[in-house]
Amino acid sequence: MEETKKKVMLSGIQPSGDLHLGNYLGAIKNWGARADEFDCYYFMADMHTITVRQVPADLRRRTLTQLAQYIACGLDPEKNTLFIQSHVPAHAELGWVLNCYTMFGELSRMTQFKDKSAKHADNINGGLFTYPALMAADILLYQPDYVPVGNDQKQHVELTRNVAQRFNNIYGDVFKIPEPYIPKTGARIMSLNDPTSKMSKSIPEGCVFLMEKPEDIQRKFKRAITDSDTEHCVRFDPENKPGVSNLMNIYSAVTGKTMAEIESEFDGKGYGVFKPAVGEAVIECLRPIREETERILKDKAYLESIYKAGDEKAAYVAGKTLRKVYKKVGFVAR
Ligand code: ATP
Ligand code: LTN
Repeated sequence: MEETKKKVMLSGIQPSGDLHLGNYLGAIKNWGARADEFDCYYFMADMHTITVRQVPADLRRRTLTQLAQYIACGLDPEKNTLFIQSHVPAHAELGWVLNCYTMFGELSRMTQFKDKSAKHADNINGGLFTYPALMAADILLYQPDYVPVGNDQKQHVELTRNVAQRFNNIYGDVFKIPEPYIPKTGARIMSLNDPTSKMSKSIPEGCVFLMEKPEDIQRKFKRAITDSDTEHCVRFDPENKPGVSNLMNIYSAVTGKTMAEIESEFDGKGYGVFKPAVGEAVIECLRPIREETERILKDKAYLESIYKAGDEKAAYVAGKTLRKVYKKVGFVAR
């Protein structure tokens, strides 16, 4: 009983590629830290990934790898509910209902839809367009207070709030209105070879993956784009020095140092000292995550026991909300 009184946190990531430093600093790092204070639900958003064609065997492997990585990043399965989205049918069921309360115009304005439909012009399917209604269902089923995500997902959480509000205005207080929970440092990690676009698995040269070898990580940092200005000093100025500022943001997020501390640490030292130092700090931050992931992945039975327990708990909570919604909209009770 006591558990239901805690505030609730929920988030998910699509297992559409290997997890990277942006996913970790923008989202996952923020999740584990709050497990004692909040009732936490984190899932593999596998249903969302098929809005873009996937190789089935790869999707299966990445879904389990992602679960191992969640645990290796500090999400204790005893304290967090870790589950697979497609194992909880309530997501698809509420997703359909919410599709009918989400407007065409709203969906057309989603940046992620515009980006992905430009990238996959040969497969602009209905799922890609209505994806935010499924994401709203993912969230609202668990009545969370907070949804910890990187900055790029803020628009989807805002749409979720609007849909929930619209539904509540018609039927009474069915859904809690969630807040996005966005970290101060790390909310938007930019690509190492193009500081004007976000770090993303689709630009692998500018992206540091959690499972990457230390020497490859260091190579990427040494080649990171700094800036073309002439002062060559480590100073936080996102507008005029986006490359250096991005590296400072990363360094700050992995070491906990403030921008002022970083500026004085590298005062009088050039980028030739700064860049490898950031690389080294990232390598040390990721090393235990990589080693722990490799260890957990060897034990398939353990992973299965985790997601089965998580699926069951998630289905119980989600089922309660779904039943309420079905009743409100006028479906005959099963
Ligand atoms: P893609 O590489 O296709 O853009 P992605 O890596 O962004 O995908 P998502 O599943 O969309 O992966 O994101 C998972 C979580 O990581 C989300 O909460 C998102 O906000 C966060 N995130 C992703 N990229 C970054 C980034 N560069 N900086 C900060 N947070 C990020
Ligand atoms: N849309 C998110 C993944 C996602 C999600 C969610 C995040 C799907 N459902 C619910 C938070 C809550 C993405 O593409 N990063």
